[in-house]
Amino acid sequence: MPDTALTNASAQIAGAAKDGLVIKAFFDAPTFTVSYVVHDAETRRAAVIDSVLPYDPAAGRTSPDAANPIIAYVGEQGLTVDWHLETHAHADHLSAAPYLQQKLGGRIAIGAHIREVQQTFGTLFNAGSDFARDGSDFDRLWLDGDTFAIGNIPVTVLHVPGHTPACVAYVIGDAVFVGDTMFMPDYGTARADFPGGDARTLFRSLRRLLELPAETRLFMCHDYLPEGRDHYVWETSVADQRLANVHAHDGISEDAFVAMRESRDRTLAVPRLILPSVQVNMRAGHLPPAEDNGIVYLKIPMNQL
Ligand SMILES: N[C@@H](CCC(=O)N[C@@H](CS)C(=O)NCC(=O)O)C(=O)O
Ligand SMILES: [Fe+2]
Repeated sequence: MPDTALTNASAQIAGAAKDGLVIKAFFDAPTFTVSYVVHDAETRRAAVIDSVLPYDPAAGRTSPDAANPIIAYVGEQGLTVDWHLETHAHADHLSAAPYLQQKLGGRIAIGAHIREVQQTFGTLFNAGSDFARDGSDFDRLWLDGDTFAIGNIPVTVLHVPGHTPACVAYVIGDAVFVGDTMFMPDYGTARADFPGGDARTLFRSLRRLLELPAETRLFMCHDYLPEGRDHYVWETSVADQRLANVHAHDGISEDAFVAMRESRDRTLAVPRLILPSVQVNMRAGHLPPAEDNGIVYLKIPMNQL
């Protein structure tokens, strides 16, 4: 079957104006996450991608420290935020999308397969009937191949499952925000052992992205600073990944990748903030409702992960 969504994304990249799209990265060192503000220089319409709300699990306290610089930048640049785009329900940090939405406006969007993630984690956390598992906590759910625009910049959404079932990549103008599929070439790829994750599916998703034109700019969601490098980086290209990605360069077979990924995943610790992150991010970044004393609580399911 022809991959119409990918063909459309490739055509979009090939035809993209080179000067309209402005990309600003914000790096959150505690979680190694890169958030982005992208905007159209002409209309000054903008989207925020994968924002972070810092969380101190010992105190049970959130902080806007990582989100406030985004608000300041949006103000300085005179931008109108139309979208808060999530590449997936993150397992390592809380999303700041609701906080930013309250301050800046805009709609919160994620891949439509978030419903599967909500089912899984709704069950794990024994969430009450207040928790809708139909994606309605989000303002928009993307299907593979969906298109929209940020000002005059065209966007194509690609469903790239494997790290999680609902992962999407955003092809914005000539740039791709790959989420947790691949990381920088010297670090490799995302883990595939979260609930609903799958190494074979991940390989297919990331190789699909590498079918985009060679010069396509790729922006990572994390940089974990591998040994041998002393500074964080988050931009690479399809050509660089195909040549040099340590887990998935051209010539590495699907079976070899799956064997490598599954054995590596057995060695990885559970992310420090997975339990707070998923029970908040499954609700589009909203905290669970307060109890009758007005206090919000997070749950810790015992001996489940
Ligand atoms: N040490 C980090 C690990 C976070 C983590 O597992 N990150 C995921 C993406 S959400 C991943 O793919 N990591 C790949 C790796 O650690 O090699 C933490 O505790 O938060
Ligand atoms: Fe992730």
